[in-house]
Amino acid sequence: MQQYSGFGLFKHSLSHHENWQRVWRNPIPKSHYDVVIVGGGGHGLATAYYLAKNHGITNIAVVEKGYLGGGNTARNTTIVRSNYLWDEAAQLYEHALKLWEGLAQELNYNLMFSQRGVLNLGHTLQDMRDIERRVNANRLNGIDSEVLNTEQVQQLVPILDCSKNTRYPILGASWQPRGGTARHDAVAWGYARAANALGVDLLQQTEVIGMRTQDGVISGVETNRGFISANKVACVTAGNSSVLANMVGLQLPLESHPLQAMVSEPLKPILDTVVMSNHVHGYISQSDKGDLVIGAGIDSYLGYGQRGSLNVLEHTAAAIIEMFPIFSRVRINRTWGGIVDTCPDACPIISKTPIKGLYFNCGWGTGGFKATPGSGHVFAHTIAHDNPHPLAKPFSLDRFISGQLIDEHGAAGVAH
Ligand code: FAD
Ligand code: PYC
Repeated sequence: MQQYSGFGLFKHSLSHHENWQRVWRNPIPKSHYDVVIVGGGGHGLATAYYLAKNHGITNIAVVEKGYLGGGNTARNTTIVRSNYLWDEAAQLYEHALKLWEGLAQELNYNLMFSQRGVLNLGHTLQDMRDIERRVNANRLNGIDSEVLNTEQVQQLVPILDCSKNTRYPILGASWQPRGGTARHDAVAWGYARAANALGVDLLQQTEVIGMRTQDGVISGVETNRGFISANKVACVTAGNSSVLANMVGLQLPLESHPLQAMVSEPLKPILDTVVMSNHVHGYISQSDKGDLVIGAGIDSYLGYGQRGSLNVLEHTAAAIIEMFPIFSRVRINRTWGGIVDTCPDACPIISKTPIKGLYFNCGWGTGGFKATPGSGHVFAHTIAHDNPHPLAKPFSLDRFISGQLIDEHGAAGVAH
């Protein structure tokens, strides 16, 4: 171990931010790529990585109008789980969860993935019936999922108010032990570094302001840095997806809403699972730094502002204090918002479009972080083969014509 004198320590404390190596290149955009991915969030970066790694397509640009991971990826509350109701959704999210389980090793990047378990509380008989149905469906899909009674919930989370005197007494919960949390920006950085190493160009501060098509075929994107031609363009722009679709005259069945969250001052470790309640309507976990990470439902109006209204935050704080009176005097440090793109059936769109060579991955609404590896994995396959991956097929745009919607509002965890 290197020894420092008092002066050496002082010198290094001042200088250690200098001469850091770039983790990824900052390339000049080429005039042509095989694939341009619009959106440098977790899903876009994961798509680039799997296209390069699994399909040998490396002439790729990820075009990001801000900085990598600066959209919903860095604004979300990082809950990861796969306990969705319908087979199609459960299998997609479970595919993602299995990838999460080996991802830090695969990317050689500490994602702080913590399988601390996720509780979804039930407060009414109907909640408990829904929980039982979903847990049974999960188990048929090989997903770890259990029904807990009040005593078992209390044992897991001693600071939760499980008394009968509350407005909405806790009657039980679903429990997914393999669920948990991860460090959101590390996910973006891990995929970015790995994609860069495989030759992918990551173009930050590059905004797509238009798209060109010729005879129904995509030919490239107009950006604030000039035109970039491409054989294929894949839009992974979350809350801005309708804006991108409008550029080529497509209408997607999406609404964009603000979704807010907040963190408290850091506390000593006190909560070692994730607790969600649809009924009282709030969810909470504790980060490794000690902050309580708290959120609830969307702001009901439409908008593209990355902020929301105070009344939603007040409602959320009240819900958390109702469940955890012990937190009534904890101070909130920060609040923020993202823009979530919600679909009528609370499921994503992973799809080809009527324009040849143009693909969309969007509509993840309030719940796409957990899907990041799985989404990128199946979307890369869809783009490479120009044919949906079997797990992505049910999430094609066709379902809004055929009516084969997959209603996951109950499992979404966050009202929208
Ligand atoms: P983003 O990370 O938003 O990336 C899209 C990127 O596209 C952005 O970086 C944006 O700048 C870029 N872009 C947009 N337009 C253009 C353009 N014209 N040109 C170039 N670039 C463009 N999900 C969970 O599973 N668990 C949770 O606990 C959870 N909590 C959440 C809490 C909050 C407050 C919010 C807002 C969301 C939450 N989500 C959660 C949802 C989750 O964050 C998203 O579904 C997921 O991060 C979407 O990832 P993405 O990569 O598709 O989008
Ligand atoms: O999808 O589990 C979820 C979630 C929790 C908070 C926001 N989304």
